[in-house]
Amino acid sequence: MRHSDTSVVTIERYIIEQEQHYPQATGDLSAILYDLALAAKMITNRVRSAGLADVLGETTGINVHGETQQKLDVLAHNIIIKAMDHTGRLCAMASEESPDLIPIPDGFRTGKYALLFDPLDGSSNIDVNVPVGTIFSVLRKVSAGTHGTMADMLQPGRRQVAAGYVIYGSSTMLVYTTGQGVHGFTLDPTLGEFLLSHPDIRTPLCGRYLSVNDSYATGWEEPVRALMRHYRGLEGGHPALSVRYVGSLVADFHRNLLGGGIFAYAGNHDHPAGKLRLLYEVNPLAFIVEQAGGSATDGVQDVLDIVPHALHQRTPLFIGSADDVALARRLLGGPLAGAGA
Ligand code: AHM
Ligand code: MG
Repeated sequence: MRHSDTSVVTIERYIIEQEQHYPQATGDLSAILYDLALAAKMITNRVRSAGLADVLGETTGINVHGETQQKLDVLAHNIIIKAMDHTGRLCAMASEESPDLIPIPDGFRTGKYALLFDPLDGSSNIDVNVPVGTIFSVLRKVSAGTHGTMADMLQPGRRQVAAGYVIYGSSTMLVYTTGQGVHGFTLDPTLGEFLLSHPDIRTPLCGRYLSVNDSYATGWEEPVRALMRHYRGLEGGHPALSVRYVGSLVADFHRNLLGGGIFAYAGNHDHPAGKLRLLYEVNPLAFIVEQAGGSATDGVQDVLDIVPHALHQRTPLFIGSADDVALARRLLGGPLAGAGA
């Protein structure tokens, strides 16, 4: 369904309209997305009062209600689990905050999807009031039996049925894809509703921005250093990109998605697979960027084609505008080892 520039469309309405493109849909995936939007609103409230929580008693670890305070990332983790575990739509979950699979508790129905998430990425930035984000990935259950297993989680990113992120910035935005383009919604705090603000996001073919933590340069392989020289316009005739690095993946990714750019987190001698986690940080963003016309590689292959072997597996990442990622493929193909552990 088309909307005019001035139509007011809630995320709920939009998700329902999208579902109508699939006559066979049961509504479960739509409901998962809507439940995640609810969790995002709850996390927004906690993130927005993070500074106040400090004032009101973080030193004692006890808040004004006499409850022991939890770290915000643990809080966000618990909020998502509580919003999702009883719905009958998931077979299991996995989170950056949990070493193992998170089963659906006994007594609740299980469903045909698996949810993987990073509840509050970049949470070390909260103390200095820098944007943080939630990232999520939805896969179809492939194992037999009612409960989810590791086989449901360890699927290549190419098999994701939905992915998205929430950025808790100057406003809260939720951006998602189900494989039919990328849609962005901004939380109207007065209504408590996510409203469609960025329909059908397309990322520019060539980037304006380079997002990379240069302090690791001495540990990079020479091809990565050469790639960075290209991006900076020092070699190969590539126009010089502007360097922007928040150090909060969702914030860096979101800016580059809208404005065009490349985010790079390479492996180095000590950590060949870099820092970022394949299943709940890299794959969801790769699905989104591809749907927006961009691309993502680990230097050897498209990250969406990596066959995962561990829940918390890391991978090098070069993600963003298609032409800039193509340059990474060209300069890195071969010498860099592929995704590691
Ligand atoms: P986290 O999952 O522990 O929050 O770490 C992930 C964050 C990303 O948001 C960000 O892109 C990256 O770490 C920054 O790492 P570095 O400080 O090494 O540049
Ligand atoms: Mg993270």
